Amino acid sequence: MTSTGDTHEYDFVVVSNRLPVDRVVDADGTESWSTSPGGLVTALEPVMRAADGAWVGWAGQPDLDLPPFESDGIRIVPVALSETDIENYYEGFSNDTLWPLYHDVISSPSYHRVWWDSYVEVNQRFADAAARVAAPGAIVWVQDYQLQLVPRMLRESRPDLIIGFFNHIPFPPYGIFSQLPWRTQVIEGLLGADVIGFQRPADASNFSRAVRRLTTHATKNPAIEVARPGQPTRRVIARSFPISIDAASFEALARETRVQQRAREIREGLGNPRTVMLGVDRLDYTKGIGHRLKAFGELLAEGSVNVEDITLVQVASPSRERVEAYMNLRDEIELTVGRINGDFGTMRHQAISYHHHGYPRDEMAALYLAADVLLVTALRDGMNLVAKEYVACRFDEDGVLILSEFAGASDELKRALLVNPHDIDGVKATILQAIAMPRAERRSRMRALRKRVIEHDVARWSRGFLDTLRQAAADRHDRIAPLELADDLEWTLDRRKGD
Ligand code: GDG
Repeated sequence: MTSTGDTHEYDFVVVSNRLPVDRVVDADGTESWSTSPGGLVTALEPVMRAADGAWVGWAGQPDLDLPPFESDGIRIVPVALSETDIENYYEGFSNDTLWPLYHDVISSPSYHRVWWDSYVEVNQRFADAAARVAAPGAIVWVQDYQLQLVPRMLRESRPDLIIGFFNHIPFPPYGIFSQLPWRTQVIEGLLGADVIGFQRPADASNFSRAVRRLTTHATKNPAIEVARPGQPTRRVIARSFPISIDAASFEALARETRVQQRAREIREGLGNPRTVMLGVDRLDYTKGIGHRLKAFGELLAEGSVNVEDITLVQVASPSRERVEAYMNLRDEIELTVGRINGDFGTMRHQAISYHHHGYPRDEMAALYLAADVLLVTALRDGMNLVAKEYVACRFDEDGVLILSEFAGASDELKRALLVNPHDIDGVKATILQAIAMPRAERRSRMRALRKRVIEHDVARWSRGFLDTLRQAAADRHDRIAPLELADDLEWTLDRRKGD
């Protein structure tokens, strides 16, 4: 890592709430940075290296005011957040207003004007940081719902930039979105971008509808003509670009002998039940963890399954632990797990093996390999990468994916067993179907799922988005050129008239 604080300008700038690096402080106080191996980093790293790129974001801790530095070949530009910014902009407006609102109000959104004020202020800080490091005409790619005002802020200070925005979470139907007291500002904020990407076609059409209801801009899918007083009309493209994972790296991990060995150990540790079911989620109310526990608990109670034969492993990684809805959810889930284990567990077999912590990636791969059935019962989910990771790891073409139709992944993973998580009887019947599925059907379904995930990986996703963005920028110039020509012609004709 080097830290120079220079003012170099970058041709490709990614802006996201969280930086792709974590600050590590050793016992002796020495500080270093480790790159988190998330899908976004993997997808954008080659683009970053090829294009002289920088990443603007928050380092995850309060009041860290750091100069730009380099980590693993990526230029890192930290944005500082105070404890109050974290409370109001991040935990408040992002995670307690926008998150529940954009996930179909599964939990009630809170609307507070001080949170909104902080959201505006912090978005401006991110926009300013990006504007400072972006080279003339650079591509700036803004990520996710925490930064929806950044595109317009950037457009105003740096009209030369090519601006993209990708929303990782759903965009809600207008009937829900219209609750937001600052709905028009958010729409206009997003419309500062040249391309706005969503996970599903339905999200893109919800957005276009909100544009029609709240503004006078003309929409003709996927284009929106943004007309602002005193400015030339701009064309914005709003469409879906379903995100994916680095499938090859998950498969490579799963193929390692030590990971396969670990998968066998996990099954042994569970008492070698006939069926291992798995759930992996951030502990979030959108993930439908309670619904899947209810279905499983009822199957045990009715005797449709026996605790000797089946175990549910639930990884619930800690998330947003200072937001009240998340504290309540944790209590609720852990009470239910305790009840089910108390009612049905034996000295040798637990019904649910519950883990409230995060695991390293190789342990996740081993869990995916150990699981006969993966349960994804999200009530609303932008995509759900866990479903795709499971499929990528199953090079043995085995395993059954039960997937909620309310997760974006269900648009693509059609040969999963699709469920409506609100229909508890339906979930129960699908679990029984998964347990009893013959090997030939498991193989044929998993093959089809794998084809999709391997062909449509995260590199293809970022290429698709960036190609559209470059095309939109090229079209912008083509559109401006004839306009300028027309102006010139008019001026020439006027002069002739005057002559
Ligand atoms: C948002 C949207 C959209 C989880 N626990 C551990 C762990 N994870 C990893 C998973 C997966 C990721 O976290 C979770 O991704 P999801 O897509 O399932 O869900 P969100 O966190 O809600 O992500 C979502 C996504 O953005 C991308 O656009 O799909 O809809 O809500 O990669 O593997 N990883 C490790 N240990 C854990 O304990 N190593």
